[in-house]
Amino acid sequence: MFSKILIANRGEIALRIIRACRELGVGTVAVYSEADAKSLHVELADESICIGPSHAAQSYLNASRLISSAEITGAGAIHPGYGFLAENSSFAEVCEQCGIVFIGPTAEQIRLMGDKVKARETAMGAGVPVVPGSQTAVGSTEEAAEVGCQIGYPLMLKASAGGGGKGMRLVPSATEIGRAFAAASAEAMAAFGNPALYVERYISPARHVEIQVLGDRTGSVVHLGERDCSIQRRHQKLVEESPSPAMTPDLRARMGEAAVRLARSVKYRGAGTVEFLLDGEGNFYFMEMNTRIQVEHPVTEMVTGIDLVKAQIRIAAGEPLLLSQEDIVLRGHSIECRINAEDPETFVPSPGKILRLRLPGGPGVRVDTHLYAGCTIPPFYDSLMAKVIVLANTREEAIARMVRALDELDIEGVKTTIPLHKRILASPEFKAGRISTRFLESVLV
Ligand code: MV4
Repeated sequence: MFSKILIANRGEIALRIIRACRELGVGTVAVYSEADAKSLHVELADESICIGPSHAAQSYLNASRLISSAEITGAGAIHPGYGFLAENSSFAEVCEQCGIVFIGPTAEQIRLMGDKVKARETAMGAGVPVVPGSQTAVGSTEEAAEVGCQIGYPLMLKASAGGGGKGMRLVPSATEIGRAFAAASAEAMAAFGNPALYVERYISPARHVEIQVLGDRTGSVVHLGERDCSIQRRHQKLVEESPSPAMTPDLRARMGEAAVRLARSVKYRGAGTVEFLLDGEGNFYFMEMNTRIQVEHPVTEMVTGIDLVKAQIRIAAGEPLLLSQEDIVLRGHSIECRINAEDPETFVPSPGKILRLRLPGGPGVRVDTHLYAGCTIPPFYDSLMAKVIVLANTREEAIARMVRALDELDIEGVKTTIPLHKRILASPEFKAGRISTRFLESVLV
C-alpha cells in the first residue's frame, strides 16, 4: 500500500479521496490554486502545495506541476479524481514514466475508450450491442448521409474524440445533415481539437443507464449494478439513482454481463463505467465507457456498501479484488441530487461567498461537500457545490427522504439548483419513474 497519495483535484471529490486515504492509513498531499487557498481539502490533507494561479490551465491541468509536487513530497501515487486530467492518457503515461502510480486504468485503456469509434469497435468485438451506426468516423457530410441512407433517420452525430454530449447533433432528416455536420464538427474541434464525427441512429425514448465495473490487476472484473442518469440538462446530469426504475433482475444481469465482458476484453483495471442507452422495449446499446470515478459514484456505494475510492486505491496498489460477483448484493434505493451554484432557471453560474450553510442529516442522508460557512465559490471551475445522497428501502421512501433533506438544506449567498430539484422530485413523471430524454423539458417551465 502507498505511504502517501497526491490528490490532483479540488472540491468535494478531493475531500472524498482524502477521506478514503485516511481510512486506509495513507498520507495525503493536497494541491491547490490561489483561488482555493482556503478550501476544505487543503485544510484536511496532511500536506498541501500551491501549484499556481486560479485558472485550471496554470494549476489543476498543469501536469508538470502535479508531478513535481508528488516528487517533492514523496507521494508514491496520484489520484486524479474526475474532470481535469482524470481521462488524459498522456498524464497517466507521464506519471508511470516518472515512477508515480496513476490511480486509474492504464494509459492505453484511457486512450482506447477516449476514442469513441475505437470504443464502439471494442464493444462490438466483445459481443456488446452498440447503437446501429457508422463503423468508422465519417469525414464528410456525404459519408454521414450515406450512413443515414443505410440506417434511417433521425440520426445522432457525435464527436469521435470526446463524449458527454459535446459536439453532438440530432439530425431529423437528410435535408438537415449538412448544417448539423458542420456545426458538430466545429464544436468537436473546439472541444477536443479533433473534428472527427461518427453516426448513430437516434434512440428515442431512451434512458441513460450506466453500469459500474471494478477490475483488478489479475484481470478479474465484477459489476456493481446500475445508475440511471436520465435527468440531464445539456448533458449535465442533475439527478441520478440506483436501481433504475426501468430495470428488471433479468435486464440487470444481461447489462451487467455485457459491461463485464467489455471490461474483461481489454483486461480493464480500476473503476470504470459502461454507459448504455436503454430504449422503451428493454433493448440496450453501448454508448461509451468512462475510465474515471464518476460524480455519481455515491449512489452505487449506498446500495452495495462498497467504498469505490478505497477499491480504486487498493487495486492501484496491486491488491486483488476480494469480491466475487455473488458477493455483490444491492439493497435499498439511492438517489443523488447535484447542488450547483447556478441560477435554477437559467443555469448561469453564481459564484460568491457562502454566508450561511445548514446541511441535512439524519437516517439515510449523506452530503458530499467541501462547503463551509464563509467559504467562497470561485468562478474558475465547475459549479458543483454539494451532492445530497439518500438511501431508503424503497424508491418512494428515498424520494420522501430526499425531499426532507432538501428542505433542511439551506445555502445562502449564491443561487442554487435546490428549487429545480424540488420541482423534479415533486413531478408526477419522476414519481412514476417515467423519465426519458424528453423529461427535463417538461419540468423546465
Ligand atoms: C444518444 C441519445 C439518443 N440516441 N444517442 C449522449 C451523451 C449523454 N449525456 C446522453 N446522450 C444521448 N445519446 C443516440 N444514438 C440520447 C442521449 C441523451 C439522453 C439519453 C438518455 C437520457 C437523457 C438524455 C439527455 C440528453 C441526451
